[in-house]
Amino acid sequence: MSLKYVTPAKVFKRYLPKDYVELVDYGPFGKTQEEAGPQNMGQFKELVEEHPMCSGCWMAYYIRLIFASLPCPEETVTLGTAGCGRLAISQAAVPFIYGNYGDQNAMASGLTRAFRLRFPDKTKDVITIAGDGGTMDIGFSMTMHSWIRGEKFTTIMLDNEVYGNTGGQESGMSPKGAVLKMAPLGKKGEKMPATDLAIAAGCVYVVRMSPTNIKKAAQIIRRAIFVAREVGPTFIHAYTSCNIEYSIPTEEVFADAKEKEKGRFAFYEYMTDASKEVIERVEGEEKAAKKALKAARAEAN
Ligand SMILES: Cc1ncc(C[n+]2csc(CCOP(=O)(O)OP(=O)(O)O)c2C)c(N)n1
Ligand code: SF4
Ligand SMILES: [Mg+2]
Repeated sequence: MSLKYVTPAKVFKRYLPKDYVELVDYGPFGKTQEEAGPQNMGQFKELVEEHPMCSGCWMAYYIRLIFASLPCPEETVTLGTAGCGRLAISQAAVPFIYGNYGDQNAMASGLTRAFRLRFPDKTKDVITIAGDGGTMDIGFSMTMHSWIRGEKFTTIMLDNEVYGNTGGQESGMSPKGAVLKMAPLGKKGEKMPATDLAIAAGCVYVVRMSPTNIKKAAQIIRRAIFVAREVGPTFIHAYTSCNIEYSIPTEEVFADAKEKEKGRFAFYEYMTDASKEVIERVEGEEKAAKKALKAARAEAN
């Protein structure tokens, strides 16, 4: 919740678990994206170090990406619910709140408001990260009402188009006709129009994507967080396939994600004028800071 909490007193360092000390020394806390961001994963200690999700799971990859893209991990809280994703989200070195099924956006509403009252001079980022079942089915009313109320936090939906964690039931986000282990006759209804619903409910920044491009996916995560700080609710609808329930061979997971990009997960970005202003300002400042750092380094050499 703050760099002070994360950093141990010097004398205690040698008694702490090595993993923790490494996270403090080589993790992304207090660092820029250039120092410890998605572009240089593998060269710093990631916030999500280990998790029990299936090997080759695209959702697990995207969760790593979310945590590597956070603008300020030491001032971030995530909230989630039952589903595959929470198995990794709850392992991250960022506070995580796990409530009753589907209530993540209701809890996040209260938390965001409490933070603003308790820490009026600080920026705290609140992010809900949940599956399609948790966000659009069982948690639907709480998702919608948080958006309609204009709550200032980010909602990320990990859409694998199925209830993955419970063995393959259809969800509102499964495409029409999808044949799943527990929907053997094929889904009868249409896939829910999540991004349209988000816009109708008042989200001020909405993206649908298949996160195949690391740089772009990271930029979208950061945009959604920056806009939520100042303007209103933001929503990312990301394709995060389930290679188990959709029988996607592990070596074809990326190709499948690329394929989906041409269809129902074609990139779509919506923003209000106020959101656009925030994005242009923040990205302009980041660009200027990067340029200044480069110039300072060149002068020092
Ligand atoms: C109140 C309640 N009902 C049902 C469940 C069982 N349950 C656990 S995960 C899950 C579905 C998860 O689907 P989704 O949100 O799409 O996440 P995924 O596992 O696909 O990532 C269900 C129904 C539960 N934990 N709590
Ligand atoms: S069941 Fe599917 S979504 Fe869940 S961890 Fe395995 S591959 Fe990922
Ligand atoms: Mg799901």
